[in-house]
Amino acid sequence: MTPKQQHAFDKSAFKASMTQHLTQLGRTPETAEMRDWYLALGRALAEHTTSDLVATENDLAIKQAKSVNYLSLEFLIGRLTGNNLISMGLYDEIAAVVSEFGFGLTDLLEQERDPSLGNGGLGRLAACFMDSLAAQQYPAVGYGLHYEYGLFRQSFKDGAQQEAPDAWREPEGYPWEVVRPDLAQTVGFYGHVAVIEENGHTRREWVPSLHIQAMPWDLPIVGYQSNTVYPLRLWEGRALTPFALDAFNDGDYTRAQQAAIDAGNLTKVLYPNDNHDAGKTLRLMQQYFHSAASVGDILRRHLDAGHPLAALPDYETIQLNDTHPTIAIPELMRVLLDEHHLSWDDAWSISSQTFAYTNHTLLPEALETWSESLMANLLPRHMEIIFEINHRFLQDVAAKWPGDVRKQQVLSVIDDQGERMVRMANLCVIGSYAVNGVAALHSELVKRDLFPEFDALYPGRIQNVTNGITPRRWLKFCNPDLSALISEKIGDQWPAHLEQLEQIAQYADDKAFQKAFMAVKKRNKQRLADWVKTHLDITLNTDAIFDVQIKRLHEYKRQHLNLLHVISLYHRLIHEPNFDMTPRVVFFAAKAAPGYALAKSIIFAINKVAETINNDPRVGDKLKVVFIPDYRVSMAEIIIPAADVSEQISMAGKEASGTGNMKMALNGALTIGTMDGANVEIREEVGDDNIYIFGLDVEGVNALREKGYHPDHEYHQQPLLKASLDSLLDDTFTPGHPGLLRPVFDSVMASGDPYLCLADFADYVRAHNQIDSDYRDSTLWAHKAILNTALVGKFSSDRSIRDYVTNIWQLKAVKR
Ligand code: KOT
Repeated sequence: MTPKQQHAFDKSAFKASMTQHLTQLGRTPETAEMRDWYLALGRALAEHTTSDLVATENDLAIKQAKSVNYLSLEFLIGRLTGNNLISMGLYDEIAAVVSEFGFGLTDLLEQERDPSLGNGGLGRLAACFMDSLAAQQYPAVGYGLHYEYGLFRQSFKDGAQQEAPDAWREPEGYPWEVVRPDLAQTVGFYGHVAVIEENGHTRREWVPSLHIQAMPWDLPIVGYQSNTVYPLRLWEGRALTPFALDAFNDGDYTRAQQAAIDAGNLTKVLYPNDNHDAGKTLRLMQQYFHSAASVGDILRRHLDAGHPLAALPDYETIQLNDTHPTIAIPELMRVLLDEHHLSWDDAWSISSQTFAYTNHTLLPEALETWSESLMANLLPRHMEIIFEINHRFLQDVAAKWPGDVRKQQVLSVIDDQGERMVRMANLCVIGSYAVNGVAALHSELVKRDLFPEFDALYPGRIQNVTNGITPRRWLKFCNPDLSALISEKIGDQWPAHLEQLEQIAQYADDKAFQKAFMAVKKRNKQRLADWVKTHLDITLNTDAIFDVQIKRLHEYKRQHLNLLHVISLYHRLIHEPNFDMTPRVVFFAAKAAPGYALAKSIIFAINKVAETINNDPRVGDKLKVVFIPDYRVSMAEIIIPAADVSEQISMAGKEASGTGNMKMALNGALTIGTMDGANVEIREEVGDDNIYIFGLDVEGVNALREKGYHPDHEYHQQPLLKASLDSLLDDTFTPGHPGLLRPVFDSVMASGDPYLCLADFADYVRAHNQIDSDYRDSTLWAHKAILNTALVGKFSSDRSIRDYVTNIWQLKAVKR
């Protein structure tokens, strides 16, 4: 038992508890299957976390302290059991228990399905932030949605992506969650605004025609080596029976009935779009449902603790994870105005000191707007409040820039060029006391390109907080061998103080340490190779460079640039008799939004290229291409420790931060990347010699656009590029079926190559050639890899959280 362990661990009591849970599942140790044992283990452990959760919730010191409420439509938490065992300090103890029952703990942990309640980086960031809040004991509640189905499961049929529903909960439920019926909320939709005359005053009040119950499910966020457990509170939509139709007219009635049927569908499924706004009504309903239930719960907690409403900003801050929960702003205003009868000025003063907003993207197609008519229909009172916010705001704008109509137009919450649309980002900036981007470069671009007028109007409001990742999951848990090696050298405090990793820099040239470090890498590569052999029947050479691009499929992330490089290597292997290359395995893992046709074409192309290359005897084991299906957190935990090269190749200015870049560098991979997102800061930390930067930077991109970009010029001037592209048109990769990969060719030729793949191709190849030659010098490579692990301590999400705490939230840790 470690000295830091919080609970005295009683092994025989725990074994009895597991057996008891088996009984509740209708099993005995003799009849139980692996899945039952996993459920019994999870439930036995959850007894402890639930009691700590309730104790933390009732802790008077916490009630008297300020809390952050992290509002996010996505929490991509990944499996909880292994991670919670680490936080509880019980990993070894439970491994012993489980082995006495005749199992290996890792096998049992494999039974857990990933809760994939997010799309990618934005949802995973929310999960890392909850982990770091609990680890550092900054009072926090996470608010999300209890989707019945998480992100779709991906498989390939003849190389094409197939989607299947992700039923992440067992029929018996998820062992870590606990339903909290006493904390249920009711959320209204549709209806009208009543004007009420009361002792000489008129006031306005929303009369919804549909009500849906919001049932909270709490997941425990266990503080690392502490008994602090915060809730991740996920709201589930349930139809209220009988339907609470307080008031309706004929038109509303039928609509409300239909909507009541939809109620059961409200939290059915996560929208599978990353960096894209599809604008569907059900999505706005999810957003409002999430916001209203969360705001209701925050106010309940605040008032139950005995605090006055006016003191809300002293006790609660609400962080909006992108614009998805923006409607919480008018919702809080509505509650303060219509239910608590505050004046506009008092309500606005409270609200605008409570909210803060994180921007995660500059992509225009991801910036949320909602049709005014849709919103007025679904949320009539909120629409009125938004108009009033905007009206008062535009008066401030007119005072600052008298007569400047353009400023009014760009700053207004309402876009009235065409169908009138509500701009959620503008509402966020106006209604928040702080706005932040997620990496230094990104935050500069938010100020310079996205919100220059807001930055002038509210100097200092727009700040930077560089993203981070939790070192508990992304090093200690996923890479136990490297963790042990590090602890041998610098002690075991680094998972809570990642900057201490810097101390291993002194071993970067130590031969014995290099050997041990690269031996760990090799074992992790073997573990991945074994997975690939078992699941995909591809044999890999672990001496090859493991070159990894794992992230959502998006044109701006340029998986197709990587593909062109792969094709160029293949071309050279076949056509250049003297071409020699360091053996390489190129890994891809990525899901494409089901409605994103080009992204699916790129996946198809990668699969077809992989099939051809992997089965061409002329290639041997010089080059292999592996597309790992169904990318998810638990898969990332296997791939990341095995990466030699981390592909971070987005067009400069497009990737707000990236966090996979941080995970792979921490695990000793070298980045090949553009000057984009957090790559810029990774380079600052590890130094130019330990990263492969290539391509146009933001200024270069802008200059090229200015001057006029012609991808066909690149095509005609670069023979290797031309040959690689041409092979997409013939039947090299689709024998007997030429033309199947044309959509990818067209995307960079006929469609004008919007993300400048061809412009960056030559420099990308140059950087890869450098990698090829550096990797052959194993001492040099080990030196660089060790320095990556040593020098990325800045990217702990503990540091990100401390930045938020100091510069934005103003919280104090409450030690329990
Ligand atoms: C936007 C709309 C819907 C769903 C997701 C998004 C989204 C995701 N916007 N930005 N992101 C990513 O957020 C990560 C965490 O900050 C960043 O590291 C990454 O660069 C963004 O693309």
